[in-house]
Amino acid sequence: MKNLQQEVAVEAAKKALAAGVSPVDAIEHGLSKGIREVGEKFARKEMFVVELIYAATIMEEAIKVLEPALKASKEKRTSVGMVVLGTVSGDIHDIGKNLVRIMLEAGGFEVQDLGKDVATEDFVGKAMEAAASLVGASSLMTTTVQVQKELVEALRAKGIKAPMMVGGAAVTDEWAKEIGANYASDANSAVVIAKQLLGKR
Ligand code: B1M
Repeated sequence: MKNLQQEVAVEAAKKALAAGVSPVDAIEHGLSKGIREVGEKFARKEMFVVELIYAATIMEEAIKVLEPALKASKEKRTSVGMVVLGTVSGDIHDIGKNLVRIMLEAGGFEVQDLGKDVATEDFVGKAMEAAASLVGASSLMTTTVQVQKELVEALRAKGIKAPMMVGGAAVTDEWAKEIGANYASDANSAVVIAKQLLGKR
């Protein structure tokens, strides 16, 4: 595990902030690049699950350094909408979803984050209870994207008309269109698309 060094990642995050690098760029062009490389090595069987877990821990620690700057990077406004957000059932990946939450909150949304491995009925129940203006579902695996389709169907079956936004490594624009949802490729565009969907600037 000699290339997985938490202190180095945390130090690099601090240095990036001190050098005036935007926290979004530090994540998208720094930390995310690193963790995706780990994912590729894992897929090629050059790394084990334990290393994947350790890499995720390192990424989370480095994000903690950047989080205050991320939140401060957008001015606070009155709520532009209520988003019910989570990672779909069967999927425990939540680093990207957490970034989406941070950016949505920074963009003025109220977010009910249901966490990861969220049962479809919990998404539906919370969307009704909170009168969600938007439902957001993340999925990182080809084995769990199908759950996003089930979720859209379950929401519509209950008469919930709130638009649905989907994202995550296993999701494509084509898939989103096929299931009647809207695709966002990263946390920044998630905010732009959420605002477009709600008719906000
Ligand atoms: Co896993 N994992 N993992 N993993 N993991 C992937 C997804 C994988 C592609 C790696 C690989 O093999 N190359 C592969 C899935 C293959 C497939 O599709 N079938 C995989 C696998 C197989 C697994 C396990 C099954 C491994 C095992 O146990 N044998 C297991 C799954 C368990 C389960 O979920 N039931 C597993 C476990 C884990 C860890 C727990 C170790 C850890 C997650 C820790 C955590 O999230 N707390 C982990 C990690 C870290 C990864 C990779 C390496 C990195 C994911 C990540 O955090 N990326 C990943 C490889 C990859 O993605 N290429 C991989 C950084 C993050 C900032 O990006 O999540 O894409 P991302 O989010 C982006 C955008 O996608 C977008 O905005 C974010 C910010 O820009 N976005 C949205 C995300 N959600 C959005 C929602 C929106 C809008 C935009 O609207 C609602």
